[in-house]
Amino acid sequence: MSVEYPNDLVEKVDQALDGFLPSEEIYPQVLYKAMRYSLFAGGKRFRPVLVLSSALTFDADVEAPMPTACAIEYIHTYSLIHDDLPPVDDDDYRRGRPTCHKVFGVDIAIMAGDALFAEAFSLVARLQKAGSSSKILAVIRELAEASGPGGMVGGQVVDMISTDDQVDLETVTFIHTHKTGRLIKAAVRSGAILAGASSNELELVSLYADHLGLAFQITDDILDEVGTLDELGKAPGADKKQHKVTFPLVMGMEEAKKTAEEEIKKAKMTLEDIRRDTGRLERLADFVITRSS
Ligand code: GRG
Repeated sequence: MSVEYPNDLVEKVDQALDGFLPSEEIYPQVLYKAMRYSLFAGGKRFRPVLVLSSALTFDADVEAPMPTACAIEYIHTYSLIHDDLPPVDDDDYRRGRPTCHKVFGVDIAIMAGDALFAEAFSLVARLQKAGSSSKILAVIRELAEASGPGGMVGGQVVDMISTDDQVDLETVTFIHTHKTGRLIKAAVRSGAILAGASSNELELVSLYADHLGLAFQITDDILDEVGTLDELGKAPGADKKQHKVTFPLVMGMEEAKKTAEEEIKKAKMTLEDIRRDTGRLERLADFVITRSS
């Protein structure tokens, strides 16, 4: 089954990113070049698409949450640049091109990641106009908590200190929900917060995002085993080579696929309780387990 992906939203995000990101003519040019290189290397823009789709579900205008949508893509791109570095995953390819450190060197790649992370918060604080200041503050908190020790970085650290000969479901679930799931949840929640979703709606959409984020990373594990360099834009088989803790390793490939499907079923069931047109979020859930990249 192939599921239609909202390429209209991807196009809008790409245009906005180009407008928001400082030009590579600015001094020091090498820094801005490295930031742009990684941001415009391709990528599905899944997290910004989630921000916009969530906001549209709660009746916002598509442009209203755009600075927040782009800020999340900055944070995601920073995490990819740092994740690819030699002391971490030591990857040569990402998004179909040589990784940032391969082109600009490790020192500049570290700085480009740091700069994107800081720029993300500056972007929201300066340009996120739609939404009251308390909602914008809630979004800033959302992004910070999702990125920090209680989110992405915490999950990444457990990933780094866990070994594949001592894996259990609890640990791998912690890694996936924190390393990947938390930022996906922040994307869904931020769109809903800015659009003025009620607290009950916010709770339901957060639950949807929990299931979606876990299914997204389980699918990432599966694709790492079955995908090709062309499809993935990076070398397949990296998880096994780096002794990573994954769902297929803990429960086998078939059970991992089943678990991802069950998570998507649960995500979609949660949407049934929201009295809005949740079609966009439903299609994104289907996309997560049918994607090949
Ligand atoms: C240890 C210095 C140091 C940094 C670590 C926090 C961090 C940096 C990394 C977090 C781990 C990480 C990269 C999580 C994301 C995992 C993931 C599923 C990436 C792929 O996302 P896609 O498929 O990629 O959305 P595209 O390229 O389409 O955007």
